[in-house]
Amino acid sequence: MSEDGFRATYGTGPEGVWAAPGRVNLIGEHTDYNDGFVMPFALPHATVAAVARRADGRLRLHTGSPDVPAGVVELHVDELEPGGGAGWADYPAGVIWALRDAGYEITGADVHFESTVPTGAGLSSSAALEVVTAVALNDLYGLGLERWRIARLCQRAENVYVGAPTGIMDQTASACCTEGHALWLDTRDLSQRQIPFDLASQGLRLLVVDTRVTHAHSEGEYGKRRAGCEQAAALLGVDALRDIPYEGLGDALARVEDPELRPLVRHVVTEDRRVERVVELLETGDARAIGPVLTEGHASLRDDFKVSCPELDLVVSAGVEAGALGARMTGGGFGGSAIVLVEESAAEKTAEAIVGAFATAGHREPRVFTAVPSAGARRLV
Ligand code: GAF
Repeated sequence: MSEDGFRATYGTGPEGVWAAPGRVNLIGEHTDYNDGFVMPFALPHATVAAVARRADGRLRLHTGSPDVPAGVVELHVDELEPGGGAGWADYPAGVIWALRDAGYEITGADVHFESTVPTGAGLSSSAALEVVTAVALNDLYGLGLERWRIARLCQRAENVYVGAPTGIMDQTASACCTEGHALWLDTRDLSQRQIPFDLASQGLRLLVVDTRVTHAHSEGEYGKRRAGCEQAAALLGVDALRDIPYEGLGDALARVEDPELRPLVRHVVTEDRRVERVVELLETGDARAIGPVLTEGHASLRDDFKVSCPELDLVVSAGVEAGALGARMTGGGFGGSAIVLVEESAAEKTAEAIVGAFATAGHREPRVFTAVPSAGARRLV
């Protein structure tokens, strides 16, 4: 229990306990930094924070995670500077920096974290860590911040303090998702709709397959894709690739001569269209029909955007061969996880086929679990 962990670390009890989940993205990949559309949902896996305010400016951060060195990270709120250097603690420290930089008075905190979100699996463990810190401080310091604003501040923490040029999807998913729904989000103005997403009642299941190939966005490739998209948008005379309508794709491609940039444009424009199609299908109650759209999205990420890897491709091919309705990588790529849409009755057989294909290929055994659309960030105690 995180309250016990807080007590064991700091010797007193916390003022409250908050949770923020990891996410899976159903469709809409690498569209968020192009002002486009995304459709994530929250996982039951969450980061929990037991928190108490301090008045002396000290910031003490501790995690029960076995993946990081033990010990309390001690910082001072006046000394937080972009660039961090405190490893995992940069994410919560960055949130406090972003809040203070935006003019909110935070006078210190003691925090103990515990998490069930797998790290490095492309399931937004970083966003969960940021958002749980922000919602806790928002409540304790009475800041009155709306959820979309919390997401923006957390994104700023990640972009500026941590130095990873990510979009707004993961923080918004963690802050705004609701149980039983996928979140349709327009990343330009953060307008959103909760789309009912209850696969179980339709005899379906969505498997998450964590390839256990660790991805690392800040290490260059993600930033290169983002820069390429921005360059293409500038060439085409639009603010962002979202402004190229699907019907105008042919014309746009004819105007982009650079063979590196052309496929980036094609991916983003077709992916925005796939988000629209998935929303339409879910709203007409035809969840089975989203399968091929997911698989098409994977091909686009693999061939045009070039952010897949052999293990992610194998999840998709082995899953589809075993009879899955559709499959795709989810998240930033270069490792991490894939999702596989299956008939409930075929779930076990499909998971076994994927694990078997990994063994045959000599890859590390993947972790497979069922994704249940769950609640966004909330106060627990
Ligand atoms: C990562 C980023 F953090 C998101 O902002 C998004 O760009 C995603 O990759 C790709 O869709 O999760």
